[in-house]
Amino acid sequence: MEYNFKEIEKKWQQYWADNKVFKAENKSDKPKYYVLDMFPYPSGAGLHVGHPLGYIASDIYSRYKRLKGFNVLHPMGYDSFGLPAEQYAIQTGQHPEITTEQNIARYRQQMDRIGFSYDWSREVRTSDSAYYKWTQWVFLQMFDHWYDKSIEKARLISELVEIFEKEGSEGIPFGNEWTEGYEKFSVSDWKSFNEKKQADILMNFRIAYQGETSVNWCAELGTVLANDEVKEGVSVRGGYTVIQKKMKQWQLRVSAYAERLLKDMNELQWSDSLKDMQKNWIGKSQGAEMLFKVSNGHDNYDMTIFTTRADTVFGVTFMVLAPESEWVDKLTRPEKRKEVDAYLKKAMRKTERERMAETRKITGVFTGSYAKNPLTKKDVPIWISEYVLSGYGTGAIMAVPAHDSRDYAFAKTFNLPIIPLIEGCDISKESFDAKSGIMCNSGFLNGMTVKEAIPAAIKKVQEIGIGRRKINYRLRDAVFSRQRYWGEPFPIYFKDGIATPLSEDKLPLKLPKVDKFLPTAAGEPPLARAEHWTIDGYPLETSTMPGFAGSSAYYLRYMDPHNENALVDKKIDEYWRDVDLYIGGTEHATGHLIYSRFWNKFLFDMGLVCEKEPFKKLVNQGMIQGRSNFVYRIKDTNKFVSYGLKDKYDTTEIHCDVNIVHEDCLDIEGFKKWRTEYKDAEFELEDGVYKCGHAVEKMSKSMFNVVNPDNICDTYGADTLRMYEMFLGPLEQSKPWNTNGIDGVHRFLKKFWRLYHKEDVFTLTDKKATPAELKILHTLINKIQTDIENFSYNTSISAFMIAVNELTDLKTDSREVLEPIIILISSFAPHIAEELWSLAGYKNSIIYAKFPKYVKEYTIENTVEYPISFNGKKRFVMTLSKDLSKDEIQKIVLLSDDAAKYLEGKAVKKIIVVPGRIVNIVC
Ligand code: ANZ
Repeated sequence: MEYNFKEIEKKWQQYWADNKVFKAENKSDKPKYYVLDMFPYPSGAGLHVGHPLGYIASDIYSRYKRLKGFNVLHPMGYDSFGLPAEQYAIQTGQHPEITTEQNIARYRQQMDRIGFSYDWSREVRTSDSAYYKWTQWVFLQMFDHWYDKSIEKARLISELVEIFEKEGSEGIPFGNEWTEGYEKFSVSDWKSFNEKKQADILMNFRIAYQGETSVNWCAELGTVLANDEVKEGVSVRGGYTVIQKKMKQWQLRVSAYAERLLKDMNELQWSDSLKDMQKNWIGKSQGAEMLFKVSNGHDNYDMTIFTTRADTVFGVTFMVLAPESEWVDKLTRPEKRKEVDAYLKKAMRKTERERMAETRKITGVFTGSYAKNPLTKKDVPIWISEYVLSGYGTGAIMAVPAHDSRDYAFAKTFNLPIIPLIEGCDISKESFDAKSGIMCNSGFLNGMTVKEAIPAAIKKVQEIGIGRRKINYRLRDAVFSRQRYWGEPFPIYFKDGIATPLSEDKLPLKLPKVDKFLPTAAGEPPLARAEHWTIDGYPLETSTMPGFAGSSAYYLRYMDPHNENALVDKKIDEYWRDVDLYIGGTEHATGHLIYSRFWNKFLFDMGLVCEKEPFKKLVNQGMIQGRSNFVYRIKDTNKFVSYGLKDKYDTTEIHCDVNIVHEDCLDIEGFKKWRTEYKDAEFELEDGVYKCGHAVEKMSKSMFNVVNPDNICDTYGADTLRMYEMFLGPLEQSKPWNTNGIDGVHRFLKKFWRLYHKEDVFTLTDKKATPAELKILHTLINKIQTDIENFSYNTSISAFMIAVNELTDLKTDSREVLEPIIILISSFAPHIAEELWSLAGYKNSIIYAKFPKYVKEYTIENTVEYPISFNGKKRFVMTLSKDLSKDEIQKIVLLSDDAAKYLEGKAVKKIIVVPGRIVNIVC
């Protein structure tokens, strides 16, 4: 019987679906194991072979864990709110729901063909109102809580109201920094405030709050954009101008959790590089805040700056404000106003990330005002420059050009003085940024090392009351509203201008129908077009939630996806607890993976989830790059010359569809059909074929190097696709998709199939396994087990290949040897495994089998190959047990047929046995 993968794969996919074999139970005597993939956004283009890489890896692990006796939860769903469906809706008028539905159907079909072991009964879709009910519900909880820094925990807003009623603002627990600078009020003040005023105060504390923030605003698109939707001052989609604008937006107080997000990372089994990315993003920085007296000639103020180098205060030669800083207005002198305004206009066009990246171009403008150095009492000029960011520290800095490279570049550009503060440092070409050396030019700090000077300087400024120690985090609160249609509506309405939560029984608040998916003429978001977008006559919020809203707690919903009364039932959460293994791309390091951890911590504070971290172990799969192919057209002709001959002519290199190239040889007929302009093309061949050039590039439609997994499944089958993707190289590395090796993997599966067949008949015998067979089997068991545990799947595939070759050579047909190997391969190539398993006589799916037990003894050599010599001449070899005595060896050798042959009836004069080495017979 041939290896008919088409029939086999269809049959088993149907069997798995019909029998719901991958359905996970929320209760079991087995230990639990939760394997999660980052769910996809169902785009119109469908899956390409790069997408399933991580899914295959997690599927192998899930199947392996089932064989190891775990109750495995392995769910899948769709992150189905998002921009592309909405853009398509704007262009075509088709409701994004329809597009989304179609795309999901396509994704599902593609995934089913690859044989994933998902429990589809748990599927979630973020755009489904039964799902987003819970996204809205969590938002309401965040709205109803504040973060108490003194106990590092979220608490109910009603408890804060109680504090205000008893102690006024004095009662705010120490350490709640973001409320600093807010007005102080007594108990009687609080009581005298009207409802609006009280609501405004409470808004400053809520974990989900509405507040002013600087955003990327695109007027043409009528929306705020995320940083990655903006490039060089214009929107990625449409190329419209984007400016930095202060706007009132819903935000999540992620910053409150900065320290916990940092600290709890230690316990996670994540790669160091990913942890570093999060650490840098959170950006903890220990330093000091310091007051500088500033004046614009009329008014005098105290301006606070943040520095990590309080020791350098004697070297401050100017101050710099962020363009958005509130000080800009106060400190710009009338004669400088025009110049400053022109500068601001330019600077505001850039996103923060772009401003930070532009290290070479130095821009700035002088305000005309001065600050007094609190220690030297010298006046220094106050400038404005985009290298100072508004959202970090206080948005104002003291500049020390001798010891900070950005300040140095600025001072050189604008000719400002540079005072060295470290003995012997060379600042002729660049600043001396290292925190080492002996201080000079620094008053009371002179003679100290930098390490001593930093705390000494902070102590001093604290003593004289102009500063204090301060920890800063770079992590910002997340802007949570978008002026878009295709997202979760906020369960908030405005009662006389006061943001009021919808009561829980009104959830889900469903997306309303609108006539168009565009902003209104007045510039309001699309939801403002909906009729009756009100509650009790009060207007509902018109922005929607961003992409990361629905993906922040989806891992919890999978545990209990149909629960109508809770996000997740407490008992069920206590069973599944957290994700044991999460596989996905590093691009989510500072987005989704921060937000999810934050949501989880918030829900943990509320006592709704039992683990403080959601994803115990995380593996980042590498990217699959495209491998492009090229053809070479001789200039001004329709003639194409093969790669090896192209240098003879003046040619143009043209991308050609990789799907009509096989092992770098062009399918000429396919090429002619590919594009009408090539239908009459001529070809100059080499060795009878047209060879294409190749290069590794991003996998993208425009490079014609996108490979659809469906095509691979058609030609080779899903088992080949799965094994081949894993064979490409280490999981965590990026690597090009190169179909050249796929035939080899397919041939291996055919050979594997043949190992179980004799003259086309499935054959397993009850023969006892030989030591050699057992050695091959147990070496393989050990290898596969350790490889899977280490996600080293590519080496597993090589091990299978070696074992199958060896067993084929041995003509093995023993059930004892071959049956366990079906189980071993079933995680990788589940279809062929199921088929062989059923041919072997099993009625149940192979997922109920047990992973074979590794017995080390079988892999240890316990025989010796003895060369047997006669009168010093080697005649034959005998395999004998290592443990035999000299006498026993002598006896066995002399009694053997081979020995009789070489003795030819002669008498043995002497026999020399060197145990473990040789036998020599003298005759
Ligand atoms: C004086 C100084 C002297 C500084 C020196 C550094 C070296 P990290 O470690 O990233 O926290 N800074 C403060 N606020 C800023 C802002 N909003 N935008 C840009 N830069 C800002 O860096 C803190 C240092 O970055 C601070 O210490 C400040 O410059 C600058 F030899 O103050 B420093």
